Amino acid sequence: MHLPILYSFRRCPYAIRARMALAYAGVSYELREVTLKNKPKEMLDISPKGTTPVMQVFMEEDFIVLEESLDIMHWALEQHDPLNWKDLPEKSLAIAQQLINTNDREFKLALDRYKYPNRFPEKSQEDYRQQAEEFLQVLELQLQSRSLTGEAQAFLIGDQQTLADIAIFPFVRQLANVDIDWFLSSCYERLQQWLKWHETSAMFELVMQKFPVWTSDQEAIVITP
Ligand SMILES: N[C@@H](CCC(=O)N[C@@H](CS)C(=O)NCC(=O)O)C(=O)O
Repeated sequence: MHLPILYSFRRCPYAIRARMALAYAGVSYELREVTLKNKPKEMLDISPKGTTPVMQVFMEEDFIVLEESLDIMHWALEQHDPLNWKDLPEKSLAIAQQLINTNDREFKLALDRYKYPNRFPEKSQEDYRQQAEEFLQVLELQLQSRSLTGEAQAFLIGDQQTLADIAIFPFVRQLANVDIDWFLSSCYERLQQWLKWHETSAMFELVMQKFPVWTSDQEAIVITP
């Protein structure tokens, strides 16, 4: 049977979190690197909305298409969940869900405006950063409360990295990189440590490997975590 196919864009934060979940779950897949300016027909045929990531999973004689990064992450965990991320206490999972929702809605909106203030001239870049900071404050408090239990490195909901961390980290990374000097001199010290931990992790290094843009005549690139 054909390996699952992931249409991915290397720098896309949604695609990054999907690739991280696949790496965590140890799922092998065929990676098709795309450019957003010229999306391949094969991807648009199965997912006309045209966002990355898209995953095509083959069944006996059929296939399913996962066209939301969170669906790909949950599917990956269904395949294999070595650290039992799915079995965290219900309260932690509810907090994770809430954090991911805020990340994907309010924070992402503010992040886009902070990143491209020229496209949103209604307010200043600093105003947009302040909007985004509301979420940074939530994350910082979450990390502070967890580090009180004495762990060397704090994570958002568990004693180790979980789905919540990898779902949110690529977006915080984007925000930090808009003005890294500001971020590193900001008061979000736990968040700085958390970001650094993730950026220097083997998992992140693995999923950020560079590959040429996919064309249908090239040999398949298979990712085996
Ligand atoms: N809700 C989607 C959002 C994915 C998304 O918006 N990806 C961006 C790239 S980071 C995209 O493909 N945008 C379409 C485009 O730029 O043409 C998900 O979670 O997978």
